[in-house]
Amino acid sequence: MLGLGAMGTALARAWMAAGHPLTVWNRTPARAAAFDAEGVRVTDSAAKAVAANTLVVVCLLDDAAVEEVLAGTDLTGKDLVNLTTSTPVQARARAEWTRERGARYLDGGIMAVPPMIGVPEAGGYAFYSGSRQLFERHQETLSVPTGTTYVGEDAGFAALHDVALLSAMYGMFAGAAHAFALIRREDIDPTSLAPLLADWLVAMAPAVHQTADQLRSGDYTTGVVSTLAMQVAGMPTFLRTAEQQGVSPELLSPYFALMRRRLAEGSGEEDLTGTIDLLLR
Ligand code: FVH
Repeated sequence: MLGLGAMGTALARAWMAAGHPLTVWNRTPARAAAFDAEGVRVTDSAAKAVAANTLVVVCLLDDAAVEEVLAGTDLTGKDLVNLTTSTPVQARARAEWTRERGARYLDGGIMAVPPMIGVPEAGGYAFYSGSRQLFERHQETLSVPTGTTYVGEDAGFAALHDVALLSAMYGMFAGAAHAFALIRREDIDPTSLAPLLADWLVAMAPAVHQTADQLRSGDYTTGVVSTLAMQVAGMPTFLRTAEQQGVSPELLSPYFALMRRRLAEGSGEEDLTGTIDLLLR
């Protein structure tokens, strides 16, 4: 295991707790000291850690750190599992880079925060993509710290799924930020709004299934409950409320602009699905 930051430490601890043989390395040795004290083999170089086992897991800050750390190691015959957050292009390039060094490659994107690692009931998991054979060979070991979801031979797919889900999360956080801002100066306790907000977001979340069905069929008018025309007509209420509450519309405006553009194309009877096509450059 290379990298003992917050995530690497959580992963290593989960394998340690499950009794897996483990060798760890970290650039800053102090972070490995606790493992040393608990009987885990700690090496003073990445090269020695890589040499210790066939399965090599890296969880470093970014792709540049991965390259820097692995450059001085012999990867011949190794099974490299990279749990560092990357872009899909970086992941594909790292897969090729790894192959050129005589190793097999599996990319991972972790959908969990460190406290969820080693806690199956927390619901965390990691996306994996790249060699299916490699995934199947190590699935049992990889399932120890968190769940596993294999998303395809394309090494970039784990990163793509990871970033897609996290991007949706930021959209949700942005919407919640706007909602809290609207009530911020009122005599409304944010802790009373929070459960209403959470329940509402959960109730609305299944709408993504209809979006997906519409994208697949290409028909954005099937099953529409609230038409784009109706939703655009309601926009002034949202913008006026923001103004009246002294709240910047900057989080809502970009999405509203897309909705207006789609309506202007004559798609008033559609769902909001058409805005997705407007995002494609
Ligand atoms: N923590 C989280 O909530 C998220 C959850 C989802 C997945 N991410 C990704 O996991 C990768 C590692 O994140 P982390 O939380 O472990 O990050 P840090 O605690 O900041 O530790 C970073 C480790 O990387 C080492 N490192 C950084 N640069 C270099 C380098 N040039 N050469 C060698 N090692 C490097 C750092 O070493 P040190 O500072 O202790 O010496 C840490 O071991 C990340 O991709 C997240 O996006 C976590």
